[in-house]
Amino acid sequence: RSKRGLTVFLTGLSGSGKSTLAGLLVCRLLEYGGRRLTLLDGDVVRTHLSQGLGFSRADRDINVRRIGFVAAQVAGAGGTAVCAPIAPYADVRAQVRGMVRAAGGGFVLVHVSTPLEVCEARDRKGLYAKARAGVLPAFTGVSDPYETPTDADVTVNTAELSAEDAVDRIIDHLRHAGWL
Ligand code: GGZ
Repeated sequence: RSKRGLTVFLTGLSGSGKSTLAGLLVCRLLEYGGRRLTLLDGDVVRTHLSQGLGFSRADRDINVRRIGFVAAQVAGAGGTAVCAPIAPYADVRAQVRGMVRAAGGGFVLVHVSTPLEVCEARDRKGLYAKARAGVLPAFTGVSDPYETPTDADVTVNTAELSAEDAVDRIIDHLRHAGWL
């Protein structure tokens, strides 16, 4: 079982901590050895795999399905893919779970549940201010939906947990579920 490939898919609002947790998770998984690792971060994917796509529902769906396709390839080949897009729509997240499983991989959905108020108060990139000012349209959580997962395997809130503790929770889940 532990030889099967794996996708760890982090979903959450902008500024929720997905990229930080994904990066730390990859470092921790490297310490375990085992499967080869690929990090598919939202930002990097959008500058390469999904260059030119915007933030309409259709474009977000294409973006998240592309991430799912690559993750399924990686997991199907026995590797681990760690993905960290917002992925605001439940049905596309479910499609990705199906794609990865169909390729023979395991799928673990991590909801980075940091509340909107906290993400907005951090506003590391000033995007929430722009969204509130109407300069950035269709901004997730402000003027565009985020469908809270009801099927998360792990939920971590970085308003209550340090990044290290949040990654510990994810690692604990992976260990207990037999992936490590
Ligand atoms: C949400 C947006 C938007 C809009 C630009 N809505 O915090 P960031 O800046 O660095 O990460 C966000 C990123 C979201 O891209 P994803 O590929 O993860 O989204 S999705 O899964 O929905 O396809 C944010 C920035 O892009 N950004 N405009 N309108 N986030």
